[in-house]
Amino acid sequence: MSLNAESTAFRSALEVIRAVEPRVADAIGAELADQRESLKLIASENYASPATLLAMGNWFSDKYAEGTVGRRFYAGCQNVDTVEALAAEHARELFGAAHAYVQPHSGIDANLVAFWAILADRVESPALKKAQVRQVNELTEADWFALRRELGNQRMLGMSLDAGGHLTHGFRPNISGKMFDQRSYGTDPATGLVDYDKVAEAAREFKPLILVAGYSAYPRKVNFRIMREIADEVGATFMVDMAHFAGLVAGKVFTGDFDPVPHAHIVTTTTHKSLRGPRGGMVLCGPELADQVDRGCPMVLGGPLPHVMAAKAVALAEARRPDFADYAQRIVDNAQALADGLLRRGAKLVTGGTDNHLVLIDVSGYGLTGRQAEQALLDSGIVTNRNSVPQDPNGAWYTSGIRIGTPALTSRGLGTAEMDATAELIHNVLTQTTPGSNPDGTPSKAKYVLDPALADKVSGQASELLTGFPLYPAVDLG
Ligand code: DSN
Repeated sequence: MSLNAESTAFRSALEVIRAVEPRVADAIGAELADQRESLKLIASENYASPATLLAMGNWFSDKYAEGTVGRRFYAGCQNVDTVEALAAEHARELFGAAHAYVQPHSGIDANLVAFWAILADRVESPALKKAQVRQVNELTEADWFALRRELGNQRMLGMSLDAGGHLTHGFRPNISGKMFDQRSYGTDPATGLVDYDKVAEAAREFKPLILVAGYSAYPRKVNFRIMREIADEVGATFMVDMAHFAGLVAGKVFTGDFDPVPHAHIVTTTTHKSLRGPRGGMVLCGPELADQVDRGCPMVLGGPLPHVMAAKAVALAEARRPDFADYAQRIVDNAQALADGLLRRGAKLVTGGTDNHLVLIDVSGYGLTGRQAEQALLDSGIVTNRNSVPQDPNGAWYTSGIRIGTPALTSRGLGTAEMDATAELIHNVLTQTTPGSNPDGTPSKAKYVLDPALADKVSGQASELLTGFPLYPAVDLG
């Protein structure tokens, strides 16, 4: 492909948009400029390829396609079938899964599809059986009442939020916390690591229908073989949400006991984090759950997004190339270099390091809350997000942690030397930021004091660090 094909494509697209609503074209251009200039360390973000981005901007967006490949509720879905089947095939091959469902619009949706499939498969409910065989009209009011009671009172065991678990694993701010009777397992207070004996103890006592593994802020590998043994012992369905580390599974950095696909009954993911695809979700499973999973739309999801499925097919094809394995390994090498750089400078890290794509800094070591640290870093051109640490005294809003991840900067080409320089910038900002106070003089968990000249200087250093690693180098918007 010639270098200017990408520039031509994006320039032309913006010209067409500008003719209708110039402010949207300007915002799109500004977003690229902002992303080019910032040191993006948000662990869940990445940069999708131009081919992936372009696959989304077209007439597939106009098509309704409820149902699944070859079994649609709408006519004229032959081309949607092509891209959905391609995305599913790439996903099956990439992850070694028997079945892939590529319609979920997000990670939450993927998890809801999985929860539904597990409930439908596992809950002994005569009313549900009738509903499943489409004898819905034969259900009495009493049947519906029983169905709601039986489905709505099941147990889920997942990782606690402050240990790095995800909201959709049964926590109350999410619908899953209203659907399930949830209990969580934490991490060992001394090491910060998952204690599998404690997970087994909790599972034996609680007897969950679903045991969930997966995280959005745990900086270590999870042994999925052991987790499956625990699930089997208590008769639970084992579900893994690999949204954060799907790229590391795809790139064969997480193999054997650390690859969830051979061990879990069902695996969910997003496609836009370390996997570097379009924003969206996906479910992988064996043949036993495939039929229920395929009922995702219209059971759980609104109409599929064919343009995003097209982009998933492109991104998954990219992830099957040999260079993706190299990319995945570099993500982890970079995270470890970043962690080492921070530790050497005196930062306090949850678990003392990382073996995945993310690092969790306990910023109480700098006398700050996560909120203060996040803003001070942002002022300095470093984009991160605040996050709870285990047993966080500041709760989920202010927090005591900063989560940083390397998938995006690794996509840009930065390596371990630049990670050490990044650690220096972060440490420099955090050591020179102090907590601020409220107007009445009481200490504030949000306000902070940072010399604007230092913030500007660090922003300049961050931009300088990025100059050798242009983002979308072939895209010149003119
Ligand atoms: N919002 C994602 C993250 O940042 O981890 C998870 O849903």
